[in-house]
Amino acid sequence: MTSPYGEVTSPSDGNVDPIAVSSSCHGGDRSGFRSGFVAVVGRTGVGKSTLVNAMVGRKVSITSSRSGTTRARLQGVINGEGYQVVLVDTPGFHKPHNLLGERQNAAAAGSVSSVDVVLVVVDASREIGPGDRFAASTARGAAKSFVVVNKVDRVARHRLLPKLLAASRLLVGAGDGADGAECFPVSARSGAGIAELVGSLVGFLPEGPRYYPDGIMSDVPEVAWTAEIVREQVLARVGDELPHSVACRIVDWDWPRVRCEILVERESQKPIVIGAGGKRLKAIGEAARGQLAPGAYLELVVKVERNWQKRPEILSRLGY
Ligand SMILES: Nc1nc2c(ncn2[C@@H]2O[C@H](COP(=O)(O)OP(=O)(O)OP(=O)(O)O)[C@@H](O)[C@H]2O)c(=O)[nH]1
Ligand SMILES: [Mg+2]
Repeated sequence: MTSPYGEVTSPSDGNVDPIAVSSSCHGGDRSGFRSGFVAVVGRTGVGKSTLVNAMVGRKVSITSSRSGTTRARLQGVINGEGYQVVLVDTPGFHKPHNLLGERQNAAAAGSVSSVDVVLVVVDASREIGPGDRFAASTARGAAKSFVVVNKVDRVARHRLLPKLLAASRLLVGAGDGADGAECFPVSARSGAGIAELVGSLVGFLPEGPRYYPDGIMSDVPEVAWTAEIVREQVLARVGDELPHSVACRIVDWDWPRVRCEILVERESQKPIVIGAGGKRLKAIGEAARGQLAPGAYLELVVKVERNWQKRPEILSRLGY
């Protein structure tokens, strides 16, 4: 299958856990090429996906100001001279209110065990809280972990130093190599500090193979990516109460004709997505189409799927 980034040949093909693959592949290769897997964890909204996009240099994960935007793990690939870093973006840690939330937390927690490095991301513009401490605690078993203090563009310089000190303490005692944790101030939005972060990461990766061929920057298949782009545009246009209730799935793919269902949980939510005279739905479609391959004909349908967040079979079909 093709994605916006080319032919998708994910190491996850064949039902092999892509993260489990990482540790087993390191053994034999001693070519001098460095590679490895880096999990990006943190509480919801700290900017993990924006950071992954900035590091990859391309949008591979949708972002929004709403909490709980990333719902499933995905991989983004950084290719450089003599190295390849596979970033694992994860759902943000939060107090779960339903099965979807439980699965999101489990996906994030499960991502740290067999990667080479864990990045614990915190938001410089907010106080470090229990969610950050929980995220840091999941990194305890990791081979190596760093704290990334994101959104430094939102903090005055003189306030940054105490933030960095507090953040660096998050990983103290967290296990191998985590004492006096290295702390990276970055702005995923402006790009400040991103090159330094990538450069440091590469130094901690073992020698290993190229997991993804050149030109592949994500493991998200084109169909799933299209549904994600539509969901991103819905999130950007609905009020605070709705984002958690919305899911998107492609039900017909006959390129360039693509039919996407926008699921909501209750009948009363349909008009919110559709908007007066269908205006909001039209805007969602236009903005989504602008990010797809040229010529796409995107048909959007809003449908009620009652309590889908609590139904295991629907969650699994949605890839959550
Ligand atoms: N000012 C500023 N905003 C940022 C920065 N990084 C991310 N944001 C904003 O923070 C919000 C959340 O960003 P995401 O990347 O979706 O956050 P996330 O941690 O992936 O969130 P979840 O997937 O819900 O866990 C968005 O509105 C981003 O534009 C940054 O460096 N500076
Ligand atoms: Mg995210």
